[in-house]
Amino acid sequence: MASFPVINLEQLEGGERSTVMEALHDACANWGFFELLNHGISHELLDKVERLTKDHYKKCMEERFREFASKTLRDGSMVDVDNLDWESTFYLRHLPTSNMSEIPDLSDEYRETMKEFALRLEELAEQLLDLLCENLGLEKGYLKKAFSGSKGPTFGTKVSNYPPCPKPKLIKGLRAHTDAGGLILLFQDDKVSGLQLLKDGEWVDVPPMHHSIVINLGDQIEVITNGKYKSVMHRVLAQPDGTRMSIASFYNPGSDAVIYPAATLLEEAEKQSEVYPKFVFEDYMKLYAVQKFQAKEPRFETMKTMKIADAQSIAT
Ligand SMILES: O=C(O)CCC(=O)C(=O)O
Ligand SMILES: [Fe+2]
Repeated sequence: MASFPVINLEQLEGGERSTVMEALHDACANWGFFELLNHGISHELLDKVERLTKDHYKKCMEERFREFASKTLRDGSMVDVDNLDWESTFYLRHLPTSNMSEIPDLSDEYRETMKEFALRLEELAEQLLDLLCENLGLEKGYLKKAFSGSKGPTFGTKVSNYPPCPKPKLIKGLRAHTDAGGLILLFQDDKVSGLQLLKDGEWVDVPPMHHSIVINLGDQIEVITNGKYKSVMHRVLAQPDGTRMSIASFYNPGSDAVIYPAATLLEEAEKQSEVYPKFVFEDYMKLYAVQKFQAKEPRFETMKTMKIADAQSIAT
């Protein structure tokens, strides 16, 4: 099997641009995942985000997780492993409006650092969306516009730690799923591994790499590209030793954005009976909220049966 795609974004600037663009296209078409090096976010900022996130976990989250863990494991045989993820998380929203000031327990330094990090990631997401457009023959800005809705895209960060797990064979760090949204940018621990993606029926490790950003594609990219690029199932294994840090940022459509395959990416034969649906993103998310850990195809089928007008009346 070909090895996990690693893309050095710095090479976009030189004579190797077309090779990098091809590697990017191959990663999007065949993996739904790739790892970026020299992505333009400074190592200094990444190191600071990592240090502050790990400090915050120790100070504000670890004890709460310990209580959850001992309660969950008190009666080992009764653990409902199908409904359990061995993770400690909190969410930050950046766009369309920030909720950062409402999140308790964040030091001023951590808040400011995460604000700066989110801005850099937002720029990187938009740069990548335009590279995808270029590879797909879509006009520059097409994907950003498709995500915009009336208030622009939604952008948020899930800050997670996966603590050591005494039953790693039984319990997952995070159960298998595809991501619902657009582009996901992940800053993961460079020592403790665990993230895997499903490729050709086999689970493949996403290797920890110092100062890299892992990118994966969500269900909305699959719909808009008419399946040229696909979202891919992934999961996090729980580990017996070590706490894994993972900071996943989700660049998603705005809640009222109408999502549908780009006309230029439809095959002639499909113009009559499209494979992918047209829907309001918020309605997709309502379905995803209850079906996250199930296959995406039935979600696409359900969205086909929902008329936009119906969908919008639910959405308002
Ligand atoms: O923690 C990770 O590496 C992945 C997290 C993830 O897949 C998610 O939150 O959707
Ligand atoms: Fe995910």
